[in-house]
Amino acid sequence: MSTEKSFAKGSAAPGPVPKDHIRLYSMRFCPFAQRTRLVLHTKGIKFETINIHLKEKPEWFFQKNPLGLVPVLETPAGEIICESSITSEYLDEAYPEKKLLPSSAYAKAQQRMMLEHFSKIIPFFYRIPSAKRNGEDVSGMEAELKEKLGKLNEELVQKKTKFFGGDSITMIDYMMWPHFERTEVYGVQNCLEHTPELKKWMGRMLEDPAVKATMFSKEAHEAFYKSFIDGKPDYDYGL
Ligand SMILES: N[C@@H](CCC(=O)N[C@@H](CS)C(=O)NCC(=O)O)C(=O)O
Repeated sequence: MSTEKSFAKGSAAPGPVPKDHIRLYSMRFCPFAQRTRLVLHTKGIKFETINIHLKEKPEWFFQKNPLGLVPVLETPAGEIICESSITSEYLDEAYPEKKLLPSSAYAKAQQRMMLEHFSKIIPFFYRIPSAKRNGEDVSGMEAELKEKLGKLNEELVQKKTKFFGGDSITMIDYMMWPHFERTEVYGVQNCLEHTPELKKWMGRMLEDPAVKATMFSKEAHEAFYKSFIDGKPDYDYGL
């Protein structure tokens, strides 16, 4: 696809997926779709992107995912895979070069447990700014987030490794990164003040080519986030 502009209600459905490619239905600023994009980039998989206007979704998109969520993958055989962690694991298995998940059953289970724990942190990134906008007291939520991030920091301290799965980047790092890329935009960076190892991890992640290829500048994130909060998300911001 030659355009990154989002497909909205009324747009024609894209044709079949090209033979040697995989297709990603995405939204440029979605942190969950970024997980899949990170895996696609780091593994050097040939893919095309169809961005979806999530406020006015094309009718045909519900045939791909009845829940109407991105990311979604579609193969040339018409196979559909939804949910960011499932799409990422699928890619790791279907394209076994440069494996991101460890091979041992226990190490794999550890990564899945970490991801499960991390999924309990994600809601704080949305609830805190939303409560702030409503003029509510967020000190309790911030204290909880600090405690949870402190545990992640402790995990790195205990492991003495550069990344969460060892001294090189593995799947769990890519699953967590997109929300950390946005901590400033969410206005929760104060919750990272007591997490020096986590901050060093963030610094290392910023050096990764796949992170560099998929990330947006703080300005772009802020502009999109503002449009999102104003109820008119600018999915094509910067195009
Ligand atoms: N659990 C899903 C969450 C994906 C998700 O929330 N995507 C958002 C965009 S960031 C979405 O598609 N929203 C559309 C909607 O809620 O209608 C995953 O991990 O893939």
